[in-house]
Amino acid sequence: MLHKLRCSMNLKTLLVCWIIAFNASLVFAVISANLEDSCSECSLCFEEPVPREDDINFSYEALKLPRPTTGLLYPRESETREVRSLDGLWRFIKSNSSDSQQGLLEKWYELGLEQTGIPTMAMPVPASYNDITVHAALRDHVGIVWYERSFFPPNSWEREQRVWLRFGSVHYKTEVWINGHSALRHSIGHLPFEAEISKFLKFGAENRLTLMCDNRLNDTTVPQGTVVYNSSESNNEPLQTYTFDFFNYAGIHRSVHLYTTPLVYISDIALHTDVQNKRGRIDYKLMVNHVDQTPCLLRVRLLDKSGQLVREQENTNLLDGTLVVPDVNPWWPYLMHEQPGYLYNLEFAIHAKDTMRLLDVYRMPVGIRSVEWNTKSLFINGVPVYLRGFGKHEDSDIRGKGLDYALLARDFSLLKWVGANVYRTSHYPYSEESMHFADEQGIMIVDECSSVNADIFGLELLQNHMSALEQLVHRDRNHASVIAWSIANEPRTAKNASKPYFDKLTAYVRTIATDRPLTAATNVEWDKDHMVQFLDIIGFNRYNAWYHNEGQVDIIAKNVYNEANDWYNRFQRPIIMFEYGADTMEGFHMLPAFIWSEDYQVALFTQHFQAFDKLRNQEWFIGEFVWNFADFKTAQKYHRVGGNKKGVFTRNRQPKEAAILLRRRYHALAFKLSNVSLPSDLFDYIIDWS
Ligand code: GCB
Repeated sequence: MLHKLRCSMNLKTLLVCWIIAFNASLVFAVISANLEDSCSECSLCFEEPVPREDDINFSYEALKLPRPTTGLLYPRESETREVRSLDGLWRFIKSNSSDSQQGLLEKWYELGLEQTGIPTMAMPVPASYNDITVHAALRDHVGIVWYERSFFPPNSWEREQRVWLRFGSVHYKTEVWINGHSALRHSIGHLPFEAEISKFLKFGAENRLTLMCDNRLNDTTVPQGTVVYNSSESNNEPLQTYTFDFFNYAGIHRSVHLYTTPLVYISDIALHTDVQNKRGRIDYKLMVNHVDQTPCLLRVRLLDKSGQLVREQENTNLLDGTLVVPDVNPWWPYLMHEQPGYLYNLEFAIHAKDTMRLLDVYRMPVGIRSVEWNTKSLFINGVPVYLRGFGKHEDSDIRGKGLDYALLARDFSLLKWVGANVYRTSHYPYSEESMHFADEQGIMIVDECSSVNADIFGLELLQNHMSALEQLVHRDRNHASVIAWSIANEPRTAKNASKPYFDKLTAYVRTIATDRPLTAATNVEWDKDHMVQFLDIIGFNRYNAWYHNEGQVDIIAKNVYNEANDWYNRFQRPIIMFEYGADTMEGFHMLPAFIWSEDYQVALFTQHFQAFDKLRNQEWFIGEFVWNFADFKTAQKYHRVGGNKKGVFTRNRQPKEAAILLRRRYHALAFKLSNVSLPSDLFDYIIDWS
């Protein structure tokens, strides 16, 4: 974003320079600066791309594909499994940024944090640590922090059990020790990771869990960032810079669980569902960890919402199969059916074949639906869908990106109030708990990985990007709400180097994710982009009358209409507008509408609606996503007042005026497209027209 702003400022500077100075050398300098920082928001930038060192193609021959993720089923209790939460207050130390190795060198994981001589503080888990205190040093910390807590595994967990430690997510890089033994390492935020820790445990005694977390982003992390060391701007403290437009919150962001499984246990489940002519189908594939290849009998039961048995199946030694559900109650999106988000309960039980002893049971909710697409449309259960929703963020006061059930419940309540049927998990995977909510409420998800503004394309980045997608697909493949995978947001795909990069990336993702379309959000122009040719659905982000032509809302309808047509005409794929919007200070009004006012956000939205309606007449325009659902925090920038204010809701989840307008449109679309009745309070009483 800053990129765009800089660009438009440079263009203005350029014109001023022409007029005032006629100084050829100065003009040349400004042009060079523009090209160096080329962006999609102005055509001038792209007239003559200047080759850059990092833009030169290089070989991906040494590419190593990610090792497939295994396990990580969401922790659920059953007659064979126990789950215990480790959420709460943990001991915490921020390490010295200029000596981030200190804790490792002094082996704090063996010592215990209280013995380091450094005062610890109580840190809530889950939460980002940044905004918990009043100290800028913690908010802006670059480098390592340490967390620690004790826990007490009962004696009953010692025999015939495995004990697992599972983190919902820690941002960015983590190492975990149990009683001083290294137990787990993981990189990339917003994704779960786990390990069996039985061998490190003292049962019936106190155990110590230590975690080190490093928030530094560089050229090979997903997303990319740069750490500037010895920066005079920051008193020689390291400074993290990044181009993406949200705060680089860090810490233990999601819940931490201890859970048990039997020795022979169900380690993984993959589902694929389909609906054809009222018949539902669930294809399942199980992985069972057989220590001694114990022959198993698998019992599968499908129960409906009221607990009635719908289907039952027994498999001997076979761990995959199909359940056919005649007269299925399919999973439908919100406002497409009177019973959206219908979930069955699927139960897998394995028994020892000789004794029939129950070995393990795992139950999970499942929505049965089909997702199909062609070069024009996206279909759920054979019906074309029109997506109306938002780009969101996981973001709130104090907690940052920490999981918060109250916030989650409020967000889903607002999504339904406003009549949205979809959101994009911009710009990283959201919590597993939010995915369960979406399944239950019938809110569709465009599931995005954590690649934002990828700029310096290289082998290591590609490997990490593949891994980010592999882990995401593995985590979310069983959710009915997930209708597409978004592989990136606004990568710099005008660069030549992006072509082989996205060619390789999409080819790989297609080997692990076959039953949903691939998409991404681009802000590059249709004739400069090297990525979308590899996608099934094209999404573009464009800030007409905001980052360019500020104040000129009357250019919007034409520009949006033309751009969508340009994309379609060139690629013949379904088209979505993934981002449009305007920063808006709540309570600030100005007539005639002026930028940053609530009136301007309303004016900008209605202009977009006109373009969308014209585009909807062409089958291939399949969705409109406002940027953003709610205001959110960003890095400190002079154009960000406490953060990005493009929310339709405030950061505190209260509506701005545009929310009322959007609600009318989204419900009216549901009425028009799915014949759903309008909420009674959609229009306020003004007069008796009769
Ligand atoms: C974009 C980005 C999003 C920003 C938004 C903005 O194009 O995808 O992350 O927040 O623009 O408001 O600048």
